[in-house]
Amino acid sequence: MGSSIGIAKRTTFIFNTFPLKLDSMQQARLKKRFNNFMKKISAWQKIAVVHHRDTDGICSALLFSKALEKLRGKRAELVFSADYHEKKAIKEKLLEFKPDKIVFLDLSIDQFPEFIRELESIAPILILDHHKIYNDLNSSRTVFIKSQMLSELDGSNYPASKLCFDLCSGLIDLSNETWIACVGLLGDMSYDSWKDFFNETIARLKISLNELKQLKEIISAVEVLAPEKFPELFNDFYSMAPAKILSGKFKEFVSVLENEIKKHESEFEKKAEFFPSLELYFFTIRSDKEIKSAVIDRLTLKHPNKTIIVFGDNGKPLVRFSARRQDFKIKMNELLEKATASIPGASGGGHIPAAAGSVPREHLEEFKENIKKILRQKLLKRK
Ligand SMILES: [Mn+2]
Repeated sequence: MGSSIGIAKRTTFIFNTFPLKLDSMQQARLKKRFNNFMKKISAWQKIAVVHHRDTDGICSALLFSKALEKLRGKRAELVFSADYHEKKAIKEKLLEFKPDKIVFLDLSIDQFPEFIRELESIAPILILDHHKIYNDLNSSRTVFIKSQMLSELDGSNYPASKLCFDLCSGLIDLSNETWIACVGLLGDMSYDSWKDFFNETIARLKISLNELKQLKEIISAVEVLAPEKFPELFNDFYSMAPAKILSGKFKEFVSVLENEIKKHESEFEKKAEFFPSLELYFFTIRSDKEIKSAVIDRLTLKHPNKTIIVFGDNGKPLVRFSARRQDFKIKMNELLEKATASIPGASGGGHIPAAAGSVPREHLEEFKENIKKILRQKLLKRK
């Protein structure tokens, strides 16, 4: 059912204005498309959920699966984590599994419209995300929703887990699962925009903000130290009460990660390159662990009004980097897009306060020079 048509019609639902600002009627239409997608999922269909390999991503998948179970008596058959650029691995898994529906959560997959067009021949697709909008992927086969299409908030303040929660709550009751949405919000540093939602959850579910933060820490720690354990982690969060998870087998990862982060934080104070007039820090972490995001999230709390770029050097030809700045004075996504545009094999993008990308090692210095040049123009020439 539903997967008999191989070619998607492109004319059914195109907003064609960028940035995608929708009026209330278009928003209602989009929500209706989501509701129809969900209602058409039957108990015998096979559902594949692909989520971003981070806290917001896994919380999105947890909420989506909870909603599915309430709607049709069964959770998603296949749930796996990925990064948006892992197209080959994603496609192979989907082709092998042969899903009746494909769901992408918290993945900036609209950077590859032709990839989604390919996957549409496998099954109808739902995409829920909040990263910058690159393309409108809505078609007769694909329902594509970004938080910023339904809200005045910047996408970075309306994480995918909360979007997932809000949309699914229009169909079923997820009031016992608000804590999962809170953990997802903490994962993407969006507490400030959703304080009322937190307070309501804390009072009603008798859980403290500190416990919610600890749950977030557990996911972050597993993400860095043992990402291959995400399926196990997913099962624990799906079936256990928060208190049980907090005293469970993943607890010890948190202190291990904390020690690692502290080590890199003190190294930052000693070794980071600092350019005061450009309000810029460069810092390189040499590690085989994916720890740079965890470290930079800590650094940016201490230096919210500086541009911080952290390179994660694991010896491979491609050097990956993260960028942070909390005051919106410089847009990190645009900064990285511009600085990588002229470099072959380099890419970058994401949110205004938080973005990431990669650059071939032989172009690393060129990339750094580009960053400095752009910041010089923005910060020095203006006055
Ligand atoms: Mn996210």
